[in-house]
Amino acid sequence: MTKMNYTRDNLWQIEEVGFDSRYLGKTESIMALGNGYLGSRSATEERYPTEQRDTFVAGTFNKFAENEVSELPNVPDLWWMDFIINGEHFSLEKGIVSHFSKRLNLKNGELIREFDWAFGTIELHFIFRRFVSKKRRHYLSSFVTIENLTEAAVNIQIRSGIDGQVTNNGSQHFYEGEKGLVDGKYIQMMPQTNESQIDFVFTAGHRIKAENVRERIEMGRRQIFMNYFFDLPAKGTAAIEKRMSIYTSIDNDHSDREVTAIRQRAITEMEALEDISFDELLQESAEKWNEMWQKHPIEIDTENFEDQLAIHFAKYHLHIMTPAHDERMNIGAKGLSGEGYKGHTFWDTEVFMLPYFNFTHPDIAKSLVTYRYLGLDGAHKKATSNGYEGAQYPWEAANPSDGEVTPVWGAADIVTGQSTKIWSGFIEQHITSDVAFGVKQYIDVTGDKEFAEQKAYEILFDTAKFWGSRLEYNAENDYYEIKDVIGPDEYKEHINNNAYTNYTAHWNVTYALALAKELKRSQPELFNHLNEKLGLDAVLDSLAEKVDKIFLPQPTEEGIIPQDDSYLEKKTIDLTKYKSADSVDGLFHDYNLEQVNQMQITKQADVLLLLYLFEGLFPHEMKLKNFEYYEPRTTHDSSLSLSTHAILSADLGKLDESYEFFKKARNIDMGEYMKSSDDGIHAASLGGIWQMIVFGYGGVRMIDGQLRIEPHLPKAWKRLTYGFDYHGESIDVVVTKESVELTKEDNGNNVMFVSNGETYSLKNKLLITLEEV
Ligand code: IFM
Repeated sequence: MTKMNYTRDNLWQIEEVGFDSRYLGKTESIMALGNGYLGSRSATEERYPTEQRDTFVAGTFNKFAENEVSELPNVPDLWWMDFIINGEHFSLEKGIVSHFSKRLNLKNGELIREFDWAFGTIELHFIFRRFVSKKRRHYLSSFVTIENLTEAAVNIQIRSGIDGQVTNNGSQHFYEGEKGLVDGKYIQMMPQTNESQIDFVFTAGHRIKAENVRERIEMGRRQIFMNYFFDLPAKGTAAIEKRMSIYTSIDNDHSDREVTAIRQRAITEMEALEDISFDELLQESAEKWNEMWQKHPIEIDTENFEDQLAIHFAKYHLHIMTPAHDERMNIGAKGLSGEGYKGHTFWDTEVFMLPYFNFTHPDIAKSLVTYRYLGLDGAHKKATSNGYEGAQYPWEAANPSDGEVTPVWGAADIVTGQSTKIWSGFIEQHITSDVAFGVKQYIDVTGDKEFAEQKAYEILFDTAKFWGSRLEYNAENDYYEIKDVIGPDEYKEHINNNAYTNYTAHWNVTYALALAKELKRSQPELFNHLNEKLGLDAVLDSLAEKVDKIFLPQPTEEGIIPQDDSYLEKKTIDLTKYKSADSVDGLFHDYNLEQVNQMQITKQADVLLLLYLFEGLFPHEMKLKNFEYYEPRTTHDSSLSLSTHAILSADLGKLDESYEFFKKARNIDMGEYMKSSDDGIHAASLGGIWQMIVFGYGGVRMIDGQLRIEPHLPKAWKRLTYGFDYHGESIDVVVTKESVELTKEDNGNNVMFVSNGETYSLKNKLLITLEEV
């Protein structure tokens, strides 16, 4: 029996108690370690057939074969250790396991696994500790203690090394490369990715605390390891410490590109750390973590302690998954915690994760939006190959200039028995306005003028240019429409005039026109420069002719905004069974996508996301009606759905309902369901946890360049403390049911914001009384 165990006494710890090898995936993902440069699932040291051992280095994409898309390769495994005790292979699947605990300290990133293991006459207590350094991005460390609980000595053999036999579900991305022992101390392996030709250097060194240890090196195909043999006396304790590092030829913190030089660099680092203990290395990493935790901490005063734990969990993961060090890289939909979605970046970044960074770590946000600027080449390539102009962003992105990398074939179709075609890479086009929206939010929140002038405006014009060429004229109705798309609701393919797509495209074009007007007036030189680069004059004339004729689906007599041209005519079915299930693929055990396409079944917030992101466009009453119409038809099969519902329902004053969504949303990965996270954590939902708290209940929003703060706490919360950065000012907020108190240093610019129709100017301290909701 295994289960997740969370306690009110430790709001920084997630723990699994009891071992069951059927559910390894859960903690491998939710207890993943990392530092944004690398991320690693917390697979056990010893092996199990049901495990998924993955370690990824951000941005090291490789395309294994011509007919595959590029993906983040699962790099050789460093954590691996086998224990052979009195000739018996140690495994938790045999013998008696007691007091099993696997726990992650979210505060300092240390993973601990401990248990007693009894097998025949053997009785041992094991403690495994490990971390990925936040201070030294290349560095990983593991420390294992074995205590003999019996009166008889046991013979121990430990095999520990570097294993390059791991694959991405069968795709082996590496040429084997050289391997060997250096200075009699460190083992190294130097594989190279077969297509992108990135060189990797893996190094590992061991220290054993035991008497009379004999050692022997061994190599196998793509493997190098050390064997250590010793006797552990009665009641004695032994320990093995493994120090590891990963470097690549695309690292941006050193200029070495040749393997020999990188090898030497890795050895030099190992040697430099010789006199620093495991605990000291952990401590310096913890100090780096602490810097992050001190930035805008969130405190929730509530009996429901899991709410507080959830924001610690979300922030921990948001930081280990984000390659903040390198603007050529972005966040994968599963972070660096699993092979799901191949490490690719989606709109999840702009709509779900970027807001957290915009408001709390603008430097990281800048790197994420710069990635999209570097992606303009890939976006041009995609637009041109589809016969369009401007920048059409790829639905799934890997290296910024790669263009589209969405795979074409997916899961089995239960009716035809064939693979289902994944149309998103061809027709899920709202990503282009999502990127524009994200970039605009970044400049609005940070006030980063330099980025705006040098990069953001270009993206905003180039994406509008794409929409200008994408719009189709409908002569019968004298409007421009967008046909044959997939909206956020991916259960509807090849539909016309998806409301979210049309409205966001309209916003993109409208904003570009307004920007051009403003730049011509205030920064003519900059406008001329962009005009020369993008041929804006011609584009803007054509956009100006089209913009007012872009078809924006209007509410029906009942006030419902049609999700697309045909949605409201489709039949409805009872979704209770699917909405209440633990897993999200139930619908496809009964229907294929073709059939789901014919029903009013929505996978995730679509119209409702539009109402949330562009709230100023729609009156309260209309939002309410649409919420009540669409939510019952939504299965929330995408982890991107619940947070939007939580925020929108909070905006609508449905705080009890909102809090139910909140609880479900915070449990997507953390919850009891032990198969939830097998393919990796749900990155967007973690950004969603922050948004639900700060946007939903803290009431912060950036609307049309205007900061708004209208908090409303759920019943279960007495007080919420949070903070954010805005235009270089750091603001602390304390919300209770009665009031909101805002504080900032009295030495910068005043911060202007609106709250319930009033405009405020925050100089230093401000107390606003809230009406009871
Ligand atoms: O981007 C999402 C999409 O909206 C729903 N399917 C999963 C993708 C990656 O998270």
